[in-house]
Amino acid sequence: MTRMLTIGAAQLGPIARTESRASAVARMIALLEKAAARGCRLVVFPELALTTFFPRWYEAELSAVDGWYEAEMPNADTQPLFDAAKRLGVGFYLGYAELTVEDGATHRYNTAILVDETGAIIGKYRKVHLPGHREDEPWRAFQHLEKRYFETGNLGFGAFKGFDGVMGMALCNDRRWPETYRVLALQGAEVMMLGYNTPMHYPPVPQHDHLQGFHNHLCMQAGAYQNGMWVVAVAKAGYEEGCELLGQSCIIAPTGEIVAMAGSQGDELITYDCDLDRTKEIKEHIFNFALHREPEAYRLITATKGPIPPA
Ligand code: CDV
Repeated sequence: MTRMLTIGAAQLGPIARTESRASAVARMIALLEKAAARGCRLVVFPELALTTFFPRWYEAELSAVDGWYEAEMPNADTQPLFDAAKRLGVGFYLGYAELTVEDGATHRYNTAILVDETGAIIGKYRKVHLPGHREDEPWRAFQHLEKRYFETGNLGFGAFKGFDGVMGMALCNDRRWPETYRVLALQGAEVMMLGYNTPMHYPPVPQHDHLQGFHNHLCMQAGAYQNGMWVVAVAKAGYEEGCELLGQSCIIAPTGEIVAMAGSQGDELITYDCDLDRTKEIKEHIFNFALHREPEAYRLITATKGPIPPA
């Protein structure tokens, strides 16, 4: 048995501060068209794919950054991407900054949506693990103000039926946390899609800068294998507004093997024929959750946020 889903990982090169959303969308449509020609039914784009990575600049007033967010999805700038999806019969995952008013209050999230082959939104995820800091830290070469500009996602790690499988979404820093994969896998996710913006320089621990590529693949290969899922991870890469961003977008099989990887720091499409039935090689054997998991022994995972050392 095979259940083949050809997936494209559509890496983007840098997006300048002055680049319009219309321009970013045009770049994504070009990749979507290339993906359709290669037989893809699903394409994954990066985190915050419509604009430059704006959390690298401090603003005292939150209203000063509101221009980077989308208050509606689709909107006039992104509608052409939805139209292209429908025309080509290719769905997509898209990361963007979401501004929403709920119960009379304004909320800001780092969000990803899943759009099916008809151009309909079938899933939404708001980033749970927000890295960085809340206040201005001028000692850094650049800021990473996700904790200032976004609230913790309030939708949990959702899995969505689509593309004849079960699809999971996560965003950037989520990939470093094993809980992300496990909570998705416990809902039957067969694919985890993830967009990222990962600076090569990590100001608090610069001695790890040379390990960015290694840590990127290390956590995702482990997550794929330990949860028997495909992982499709897509960078915004290259030198963006003075900050070097990691590339190495990749598609990882449920065995943990990298089966496709981007070779550039620019706009690039990589594809792979992902057989969703290959998830069974892991899920029905070495990591057969129903047979081998011992949730009673894992209670601390949800009972505490920080460690509790022995008395
Ligand atoms: N956008 C991110 O979440 N970036 C983080 C960096 C700041 C460590 C990441 O995990 O790649």
